[in-house]
Amino acid sequence: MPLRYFTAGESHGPALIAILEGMPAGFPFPTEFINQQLYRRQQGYGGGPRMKMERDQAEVLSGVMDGQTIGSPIAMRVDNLNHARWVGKDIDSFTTPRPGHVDLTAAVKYGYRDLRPGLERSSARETAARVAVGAVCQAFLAEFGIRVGGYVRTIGSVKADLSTMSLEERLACVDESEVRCPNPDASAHMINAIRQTMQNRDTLGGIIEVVALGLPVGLGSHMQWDRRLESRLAAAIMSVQAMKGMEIGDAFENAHLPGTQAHDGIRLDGDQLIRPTNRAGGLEGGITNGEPLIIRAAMKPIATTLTPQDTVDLATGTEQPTEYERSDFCPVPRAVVVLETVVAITLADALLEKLGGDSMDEIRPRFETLRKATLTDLPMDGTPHTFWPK
Ligand code: EPS
Repeated sequence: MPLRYFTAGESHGPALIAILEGMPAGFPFPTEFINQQLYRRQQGYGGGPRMKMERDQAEVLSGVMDGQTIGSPIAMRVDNLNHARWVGKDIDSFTTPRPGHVDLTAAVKYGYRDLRPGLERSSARETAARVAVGAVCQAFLAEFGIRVGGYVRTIGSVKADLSTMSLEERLACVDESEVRCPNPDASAHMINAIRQTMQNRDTLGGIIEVVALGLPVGLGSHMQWDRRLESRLAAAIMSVQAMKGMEIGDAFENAHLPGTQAHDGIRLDGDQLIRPTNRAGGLEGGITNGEPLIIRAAMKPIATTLTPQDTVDLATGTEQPTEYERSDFCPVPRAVVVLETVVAITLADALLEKLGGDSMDEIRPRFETLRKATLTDLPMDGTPHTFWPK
């Protein structure tokens, strides 16, 4: 896969670092857009006090000259302002693992004497570095008219009815809502549900939908398991902290239906092969089919609850209630930006794989020559043929 990225950094360490490799040369570097996306990631009702302390900004350390990418690895740094309050600080040991958190599994696996090293790296703070990478990929995709966006569908038991809104309408108003839900009524109910949850000293999860518009036909492949775009998107979504499930299109609903009701009929509109419905969510056989990509992801309610839960103090060997660590109450609205990020990275990778090339000058004309889903663009003439000819 042509695009690779890494992140490094702990939640309360000096900084987060991201390295993105594989971006072509000659692409206008979107510094302002990266910082806008970092800002968006910090907004959303249900966040914790940490978000008021940080002012995330990306400092670009390599890969860019004169405002353009030069094809070399792009390194970015996002400082943790909160680090100043933690450096050199004596802190109590933390030995009561939270159910559902990495605390216990990381401590067993790495042999830590305290739970903090595990939570420092597993923290969703890491997603700031990923959002910087994703913003570069989103700007790259935008060069080809491809747009990735997301919004909240449910928070706790509150579901938004979005059936009367087109995908474009949903994306256009998402940031007007404090919970990133395009339906204002549902938004108000979601805010109430989060407020109630905070009063109950608890946390809430939800379902986020991410869509990509303007995709060409032919990204991904059925030829090998790890080239299927479904599998690459699933890995990307499930790599985000607290994501526990995902579907493409109407996957879970389709599982209850007979085949004649679950698929999208293929029709002709002039020369163009079209699908009046999109239950497949834009992918067939691991390959984009030209319809909007639609992904839903299930985020668990985060594990850090003000109300104590059952655990064991690993230092004393006694059953104890959990101790509270500062945290978010409902990070679902903020996670929208993170999911947009990982989907954009996966699609930028798939587009670069399809087109090849090291510079935008090479890549742009190749995009124009991509095969279209039209009868004239397909070399089928109905000639009989022999299978496995000797
Ligand atoms: C998080 C706990 C909180 C969140 C954090 C994720 O941080 P802290 O422990 O410093 O209060 O705010 O998210 C971020 C810092 C961020 O930038 O997203 C956790 O336990 O995962």
